Amino acid sequence: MTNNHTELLRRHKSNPILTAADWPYPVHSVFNPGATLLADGTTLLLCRVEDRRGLSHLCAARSANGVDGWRIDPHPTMAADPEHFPEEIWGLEDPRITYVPELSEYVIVYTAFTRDGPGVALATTVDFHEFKRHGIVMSPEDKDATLLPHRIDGRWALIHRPVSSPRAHMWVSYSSDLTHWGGHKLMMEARLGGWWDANKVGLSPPPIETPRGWLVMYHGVRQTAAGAIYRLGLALFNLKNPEVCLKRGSQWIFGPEESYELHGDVGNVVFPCGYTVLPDGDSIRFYYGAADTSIALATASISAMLDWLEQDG
Ligand code: BMA
Repeated sequence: MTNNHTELLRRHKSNPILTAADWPYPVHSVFNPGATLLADGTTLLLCRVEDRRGLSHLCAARSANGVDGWRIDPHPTMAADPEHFPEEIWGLEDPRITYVPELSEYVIVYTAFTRDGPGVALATTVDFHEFKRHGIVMSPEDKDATLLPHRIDGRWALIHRPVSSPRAHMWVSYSSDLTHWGGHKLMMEARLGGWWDANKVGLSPPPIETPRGWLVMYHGVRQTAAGAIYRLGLALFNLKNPEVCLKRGSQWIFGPEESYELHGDVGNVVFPCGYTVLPDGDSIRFYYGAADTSIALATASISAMLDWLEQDG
């Protein structure tokens, strides 16, 4: 057992890097952004923005250096359209972005807040200005989903987190056309008892493809007498069979500590939905929602996370 979790992810000194006060139109809170690097090197965050009705939409923020100088779209970039997509009646949340070379498109998998709870919806875009919706791909209650960036043995793979109350585990499902999904496999179970990741786990940002396997950062939800604590852990999965877990860390690596993570609409939450990898191929920036209120940044090294898993997994 090691106790070096404080070194694996380092908070940026200007955290939180984006708050509601930065928005060009009135909003309540901004959090849980998907992230990607555009072809010209611009960092794009697709932020979850909650308005004062309590409903969320998605809004793009772009920055040349990924830290500051954000250019935020003057209007909601992707707003709910319940007239045409009734499953979006209560908004869009928690997008994960995957660039898919085969399609030359970005695939955005997000939570559509339906009348019956959260479901998984999929949309595609080339420019983050226009979006093609493909509708619900996993019926409620299901969330924390992302698409892997390429087919595996001819099939697309979608990681998601259905709820079988009170427990919730990560699953992977397969499709040949991004529309019809099957071959459902349990990927990773929540632990039991007193563990930090007992009863409820979910994918956080999209998996990181490494020569050793898919490196997955996931959240564990610890229920306490004072409410839930959202912390992050690591696991490694087989590249050809993503339902096969090769390693799973025993300890969490990152949890709420700073005031902007401890206090907010939902205190004690760190919730990354995206990352960008720097040109060295190893340095990684996680963009995370802090206390369901603001957006923060933490940096890490992919090889250091893999090495940690070798020891702790
Ligand atoms: C999860 C998701 C996240 C949220 C977190 C903490 O279930 O709904 O959007 O950040 O709860 O409230």
